[in-house]
Amino acid sequence: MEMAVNDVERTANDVLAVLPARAHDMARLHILARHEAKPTVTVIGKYNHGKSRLLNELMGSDIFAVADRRETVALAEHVQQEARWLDAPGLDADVAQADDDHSHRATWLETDIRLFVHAAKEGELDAVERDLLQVLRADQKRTLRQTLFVLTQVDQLSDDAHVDKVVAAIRVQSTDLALHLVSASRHRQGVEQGKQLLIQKSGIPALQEALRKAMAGVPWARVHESNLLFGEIQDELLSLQVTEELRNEALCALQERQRLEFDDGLLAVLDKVQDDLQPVLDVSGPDQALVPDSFENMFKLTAGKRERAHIQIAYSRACIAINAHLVRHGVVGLPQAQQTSVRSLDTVMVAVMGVSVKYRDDLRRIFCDPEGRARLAQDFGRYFEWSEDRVSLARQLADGAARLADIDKALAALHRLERS
Ligand SMILES: Nc1nc2c(ncn2[C@@H]2O[C@H](COP(=O)(O)OP(=O)(O)OP(=O)(O)O)[C@@H](O)[C@H]2O)c(=O)[nH]1
Ligand SMILES: [Mg+2]
Repeated sequence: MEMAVNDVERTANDVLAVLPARAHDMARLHILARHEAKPTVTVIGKYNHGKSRLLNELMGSDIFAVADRRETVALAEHVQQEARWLDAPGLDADVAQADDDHSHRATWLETDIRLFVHAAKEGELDAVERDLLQVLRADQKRTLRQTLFVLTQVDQLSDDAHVDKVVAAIRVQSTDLALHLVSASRHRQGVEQGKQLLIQKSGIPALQEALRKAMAGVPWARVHESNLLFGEIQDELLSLQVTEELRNEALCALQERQRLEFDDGLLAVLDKVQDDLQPVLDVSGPDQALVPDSFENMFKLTAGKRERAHIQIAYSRACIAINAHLVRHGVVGLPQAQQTSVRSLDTVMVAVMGVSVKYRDDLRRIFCDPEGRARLAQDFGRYFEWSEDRVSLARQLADGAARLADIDKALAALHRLERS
């Protein structure tokens, strides 16, 4: 089942959102998922080494442009006989980036079989060629995509001894390569003049035979490569998933433990506050604090004033004890949205408690009645969740959950592509 272009893009995006480094592998998987029937054969090599002409001889027709200068600058494709032939620009560091992108595409994305072309007259391989061959060999081990080494333009060398010398030098540089010696011009001459011996001597028929063998292995190689890439990407996603899940579980546990510690600690502080208030609350006889000052004794120290001062001090103590608990747990200020222009009022204590109390009943109502205590626990708990650390912890958890959702999406996308 073929996937629509949009589906293909979405699949890639879902996976790449999590594994950006897999861009190349995803592109390759999409090409494999196209189920191209014929093997794709591409040429690789430096410019002017005879790549285009080699393909023409192998195909038996002059499809690709040949010239004695840098000629091929874009990918050209031709389907003929049992293959899809791709002609690519030569690789050279000093040329336009676009040309190299084309050769890269041919060498890495589109190809099933690579013909590595090197002109005999150039002698040894240069550093660029050697490095590339090494990478290609490693890729062959991994993906089973084959590279055939073609030493071309052998007719340009003076004699067989010279050819042997070049071959020996290259073997030293690249020992385990199957070397194919060819001459495109001898082949052309042989074909045009009907000279079988010349055709045989050109090395083209032998290379065609090697290519046929390589092509026979392509269906299997493609299955292998698909499985390999799917497997690797899936493993990477699953391992990320496990890591992320563990991280989130740990954060969740931390979140819960912190909350428990805050709540338990607050209850203990409130118990202590209640105990400490008892001597102030337990009065025998009439509560002097309730006796209002008259106009005459407004500026005198009355029993009522003294009692109310006691109550305020007890209240302050209670507030200080609670505030210490808040500070210990990182509740040090109001959330931004609740801040006012009056700094001294911008505290959680003021927000929850109000400013002051005067009477014993206020103390009882706030600190001793079950509803009062429950309200304190609830209000302070809310401010606890609004504190910087808690907000950041909650954000980390939300980020983790979003990442896990992304990983799920990536896995689903990958399986969609695998089934297509
Ligand atoms: N004598 C001889 N000349 C060859 C042979 N193969 C290619 N040439 C010549 O080498 C030159 C370059 O050949 P191309 O096939 O255009 O080389 P290319 O590698 O495709 O070059 P770019 O497209 O520029 O990367 C041309 O003049 C070809 O005629 C060969 O086997 N023998
Ligand atoms: Mg060319």
